Amino acid sequence: SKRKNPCEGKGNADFCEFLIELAEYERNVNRNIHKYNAYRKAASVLAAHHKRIESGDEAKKLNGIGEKIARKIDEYLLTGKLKKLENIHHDASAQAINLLTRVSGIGPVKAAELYRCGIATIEDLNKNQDKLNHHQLIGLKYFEDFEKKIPRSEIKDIENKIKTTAKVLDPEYTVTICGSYRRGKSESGDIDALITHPALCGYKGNKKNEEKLLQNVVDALNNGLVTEVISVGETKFMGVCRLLQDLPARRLDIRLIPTDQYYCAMLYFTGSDVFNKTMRAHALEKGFTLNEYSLRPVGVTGVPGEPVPISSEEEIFDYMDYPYKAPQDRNM
Ligand code: DCP
Ligand code: MN
Ligand code: MG
Repeated sequence: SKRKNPCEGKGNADFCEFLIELAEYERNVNRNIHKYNAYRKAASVLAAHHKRIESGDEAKKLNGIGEKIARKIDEYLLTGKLKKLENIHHDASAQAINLLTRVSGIGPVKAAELYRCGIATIEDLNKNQDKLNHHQLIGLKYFEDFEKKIPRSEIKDIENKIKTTAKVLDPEYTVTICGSYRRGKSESGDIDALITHPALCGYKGNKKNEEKLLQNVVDALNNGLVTEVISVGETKFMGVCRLLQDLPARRLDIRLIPTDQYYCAMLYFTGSDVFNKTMRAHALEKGFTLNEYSLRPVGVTGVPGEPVPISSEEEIFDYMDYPYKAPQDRNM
């Protein structure tokens, strides 16, 4: 989901906050995903560091913090602010584009396009709904609800509801809620559900049954939990759910995963995104290529081989010679 802050009041929270703000500016306004990743990585390294950083040079010793970020830490320690952020705060176009990207379905490119049409506020969006697609219209309709974090207890209830609904249809369904919830966070931005069924295997799947394995669950959830469909295909549902009348509407994604890809998908969708990058880099060092579908050995020619059979998340770590990390230890 869109709003992210790994800082949560730890010793270096103020550094994290400005790094996250710089990251979002680079992604949303400059469309520079490399700088976005660099700032996010630095923020998560500082969030996990259990000692207050007292200088840029001290920060630079940490993996993921280079010269430029070190100097920003010095500037912040010396003046209590950052010139670069002050400038961004006074830049009307940057502020507008940042705001527009907070609407679910509006990315940096669409936000810039809307801004060029003179659209800068939520009110402007409401007056220009003809410029928005179905997803963006739902994002606009629930703008305030989707900005609200989802308490863990509410996701627990939603998890139970999805599991019960799936099991009634067919006891062979397996449901796992991944994302920040699985990492043990006390609140989440959205709900990332994975489901699988033994009838669906990447290699020997029965095409006839596959087609309805996701649709049947979504249809059953339409009776009470799911309130809007953003999009639904054979393997991916994106939509909106509401547990109880007086609770906010929540973003819910459900992905149908073939059984032989389930643990790679579970690892990927549990995240965090920064952790996934670290894990993929480590896989490459060990001669593997890892993604949301599979773990494959990379031969000397650089061509990935057949996927390694995987029957647990632990096995993925084992293959890569990487000490197992429980989901709650994957927040960086
Ligand atoms: N993911 C990733 N890279 C991306 C997007 C997502 O690796 N660019 C993976 C890791 C995320 C997971 O998918 O943890 C779910 O994506 P979310 O955006 O829902 O992120 P979280 O669930 O971690 O956080 P939030 O509480 O904001 O939803
Ligand atoms: Mn998500
Ligand atoms: Mg999520």
